[in-house]
Amino acid sequence: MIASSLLSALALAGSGGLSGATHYPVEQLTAPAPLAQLGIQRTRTTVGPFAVPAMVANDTSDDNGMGTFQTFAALPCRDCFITGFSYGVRYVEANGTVSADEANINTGMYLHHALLINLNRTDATCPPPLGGVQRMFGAGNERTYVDITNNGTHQAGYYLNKDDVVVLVAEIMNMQMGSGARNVVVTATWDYVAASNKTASFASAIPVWLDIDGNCGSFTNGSEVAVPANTSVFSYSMPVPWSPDAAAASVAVNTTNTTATPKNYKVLVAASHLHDGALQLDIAKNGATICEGVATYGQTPEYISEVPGEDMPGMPGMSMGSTELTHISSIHVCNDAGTTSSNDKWSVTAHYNLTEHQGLETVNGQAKPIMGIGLLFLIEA
Ligand SMILES: *[C@@H]1O[C@H](CO)[C@@H](O)[C@H](O)[C@H]1NC(C)=O
Ligand SMILES: *[C@@H]1O[C@H](CO)[C@@H](O)[C@H](O)[C@H]1NC(C)=O
Ligand SMILES: *[C@@H]1O[C@H](CO)[C@@H](O)[C@H](O)[C@H]1NC(C)=O
Ligand SMILES: *[C@@H]1O[C@H](CO)[C@@H](O)[C@H](O)[C@H]1NC(C)=O
Ligand SMILES: *[C@@H]1O[C@H](CO)[C@@H](O)[C@H](O)[C@H]1NC(C)=O
Ligand SMILES: *[C@@H]1O[C@H](CO)[C@@H](O)[C@H](O)[C@H]1NC(C)=O
Ligand SMILES: *[C@@H]1O[C@H](CO)[C@@H](O)[C@H](O)[C@H]1NC(C)=O
Ligand SMILES: *[C@@H]1O[C@H](CO)[C@@H](O)[C@H](O)[C@H]1NC(C)=O
Ligand SMILES: *[C@@H]1O[C@H](CO)[C@@H](O)[C@H](O)[C@H]1NC(C)=O
Ligand SMILES: *[C@@H]1O[C@H](CO)[C@@H](O)[C@H](O)[C@H]1NC(C)=O
Ligand SMILES: [Cu+2]
Repeated sequence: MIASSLLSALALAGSGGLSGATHYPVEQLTAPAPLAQLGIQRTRTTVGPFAVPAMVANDTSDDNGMGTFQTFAALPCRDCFITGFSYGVRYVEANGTVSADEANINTGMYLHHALLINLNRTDATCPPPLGGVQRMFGAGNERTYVDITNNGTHQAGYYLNKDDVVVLVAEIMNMQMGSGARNVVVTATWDYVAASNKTASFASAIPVWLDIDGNCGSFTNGSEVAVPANTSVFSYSMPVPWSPDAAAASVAVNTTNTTATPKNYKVLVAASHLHDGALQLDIAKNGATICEGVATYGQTPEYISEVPGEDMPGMPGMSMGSTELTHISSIHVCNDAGTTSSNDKWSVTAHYNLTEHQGLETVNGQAKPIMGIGLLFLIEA
């Protein structure tokens, strides 16, 4: 909800007043061989520090412990194709150094989501004025890695212009109660190739945001949907399906061109974002599921938190012992998800079972709102 007002402010007023967080030195990493053969490099950028407030015992709101941060994104390159994205979160130690390990739910830090917004493009699914800026990439605590090239088998990426202004909006939640704010940084790992350095021509990929909260849900309601009362098993679909005929317009940097002709596209990637409690996101074309974004829980210790036990009856302070709670640690990404053209209708349906997997709750045990987002990258076929 906080993020939605930031997004609509960006859409309507631009980046004026945006503060620039520190951009730490860029780290050069090694791209896997199939990517390096295409001239693709891998770097990690780091921005922050961001002070994430502690949870407060008497705050029953959804946003208890939440810090929302917006800043100019640290970009890996200009006039280049970004072919892979992922996010991380790390702690800033008391001496100012950035932790070597990820900050994750086992130590009380939860990446609600991080979004990249390109102020110089138009969104494929949400029309202007709100969609006068483009949702370029997003992920949550699952920290999905999206590789538009599918391990070097496609020469395609998100084209970043010399002058594009890209904003990072991050919502990070501190799950620790009353311990004071904790400083973190947001890292991004990028695969990219300079337009001048590529060994062959790269196609420009269009991000397409499909959301159970509707085409403009990110801007109007933070993509959040309330859990239905007294129901632990439920599914939500996008209210109105989306057709790619509008997407042709978003290829151009100047998207006032509404006469663009319908085109055919390849769906290079279909990624998903869900909240704890979810089973999967179905991404469907004309009613047929094209990609099942199945959520997997607790694959590594970073994704398992300890929940303190209840007090023993009649013995306040004597706990029954803590239990382990697993959280979404990955969501299946579909590469090469077929083709699409102007008359197709795309939709997403999020399936939740809060009995099978506990969702996020407020301090008084109310279910927090959930999300169901599909992110496609298309190229013209
Ligand atoms: C071009 O690629 C090579 C290796 O792949 C790299 O060392 C060099 O810095 C790149 N140049 C630019 C302008 O990105
Ligand atoms: C929680 O309690 C503190 C201290 O009494 C008070 O200042 C604060 O406003 C309360 N916060 C909420 C969200 O009720
Ligand atoms: C900073 O603090 C961390 C955590 O205590 C420690 O691991 C690291 O070595 C320290 N770095 C420096 C440069 O002092
Ligand atoms: C990109 O958007 C920013 C902010 O709205 C604007 O100042 C800048 O002129 C734009 N650049 C181009 C090339 O349109
Ligand atoms: C990418 O391709 C290389 C070489 O074909 C292979 O060794 C590697 O396992 C592949 N990686 C993934 C993630 O599929
Ligand atoms: C926005 O999300 C909240 C849950 O956070 C929900 O209660 C509300 O109905 C939603 N509003 C709209 C307009 O979708
Ligand atoms: C949900 O359950 C509570 C308690 O059992 C009840 O008071 C409430 O009316 C129910 N709400 C709905 C929408 O059924
Ligand atoms: C975008 O196109 C419109 C209409 O053709 C034109 O007036 C405007 O100057 C263009 N803007 C940019 C930034 O190219
Ligand atoms: C608008 O798009 C169409 C089809 O892509 C193209 O033929 C036309 O030249 C574009 N018009 C402008 C003003 O860019
Ligand atoms: C929800 O999960 C519970 C626990 O795993 C299971 O018993 C139940 O059958 C599931 N409900 C549905 C409708 O799948
Ligand atoms: Cu989310």
